[in-house]
Amino acid sequence: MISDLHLKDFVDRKALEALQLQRMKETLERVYQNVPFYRQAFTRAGVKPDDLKKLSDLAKFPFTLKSDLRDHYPYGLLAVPMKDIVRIHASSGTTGKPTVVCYTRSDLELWAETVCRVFRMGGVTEQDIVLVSYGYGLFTGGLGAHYGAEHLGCSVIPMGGGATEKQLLLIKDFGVTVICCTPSFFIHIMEEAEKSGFDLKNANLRVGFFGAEPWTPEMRQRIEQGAGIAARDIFGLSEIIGPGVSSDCECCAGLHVFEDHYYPEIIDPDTGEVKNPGEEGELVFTTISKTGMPLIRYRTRDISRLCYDKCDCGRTLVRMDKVKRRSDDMLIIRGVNLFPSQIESVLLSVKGTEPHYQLVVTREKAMDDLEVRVEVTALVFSDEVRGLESLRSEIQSKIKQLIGLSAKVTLVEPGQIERSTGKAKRVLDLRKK
Ligand code: DLL
Repeated sequence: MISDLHLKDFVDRKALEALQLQRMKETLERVYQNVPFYRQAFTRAGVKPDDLKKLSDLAKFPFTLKSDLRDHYPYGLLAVPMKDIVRIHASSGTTGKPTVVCYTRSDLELWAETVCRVFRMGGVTEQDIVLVSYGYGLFTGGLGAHYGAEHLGCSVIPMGGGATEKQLLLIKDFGVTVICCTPSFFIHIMEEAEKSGFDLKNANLRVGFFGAEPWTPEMRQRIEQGAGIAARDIFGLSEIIGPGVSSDCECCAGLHVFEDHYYPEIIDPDTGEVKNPGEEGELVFTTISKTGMPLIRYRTRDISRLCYDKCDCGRTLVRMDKVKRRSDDMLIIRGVNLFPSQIESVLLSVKGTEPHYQLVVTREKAMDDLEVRVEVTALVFSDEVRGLESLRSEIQSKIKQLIGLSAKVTLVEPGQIERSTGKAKRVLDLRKK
């Protein structure tokens, strides 16, 4: 029953842990019996499914890496015969072949259930009109949000990404109350709305579920103030299921993980050791209910923390920190470690900037250079040169002060930085590898 679904978010932790243990045992057994890759990996690590007596015993089991999915491309990690697979998605990597993920009918049901819980957490009901502006297709965003909203009984508009004018028309004419898209695309929608003289604050839009890419608290503030809506974070990855592994509740104090299906751990990315609650490290997930392609201890590369304290909303589900960075999106520039989200925080903390920026990294004679290109508001841009110059040096000195890096800052006119309709590309690394 949909009306009871959200009760799962408030379940007593003892009961939850008992359920997790039972599901984890079943999953380990299933992959050991049915997936040669796991049987071999467990044997190499000297473990058998029976060695799991308590949840923390999971640490004895080996990790699964993205490269393992690539090495067993496309169907090598299936735990069921192909006839039981009813859906295939894939995420495109930066290089080479896509990462393939396969779902049984029951996997699709549990996916719809968890995304439905995301919407419930965000106060969405069957009265809502939901615009799905994540891409449909191999990417999991569109169909993931779609089935979750449909499961809840909302009126779902399967728009997909792009065609910003059409998005605005739908928001206006169809009385859209909920939108789902990447935060960078929503910023673009906001901008186009403004250009066309349409004040989103006058629309029925109430809440947005933004994810698929990192976005900072400063970005949340810009969205909430600019569009007059609540901006909720939705996290997920295709290997685990797609969107809906975790999401914000009304407190926006960390994302509740649907840990009755996706069991999280935080590890030290260098040693693989499990870290204590509250410590930062790499997120690792084990799917404990999936049947098609269950993954054991999948290393996400996303950096976060887990907090088991009870949330003010009353939900008992563990919370993970908003993912601001991945261990593999770190840039090293003249020996300084830098994550794009750090630059985003600086840029958006300064008045007069727009949330459109790009980092361009070049190398000349073994010297790395970072150029931060950021758009400024039309008003600032039309200002006399002195205003622009002081904004430029303010940004430059904040970057130097907070990150310790001298960067060249270029202020550009509104509309100069390429807009994304899906995941934004923030970094242009032109250094020869
Ligand atoms: O991006 C699934 C998704 C779709 C999530 C729509 C949320 C909304 P992938 O294409 O496999 O799947 O990319 C997964 O994107 O490991 C993170 O690095 C990043 N990511 C996803 N959601 C968030 C978020 C989808 N809310 C990868 N905040 C993940 C920060 C996110 N990063």
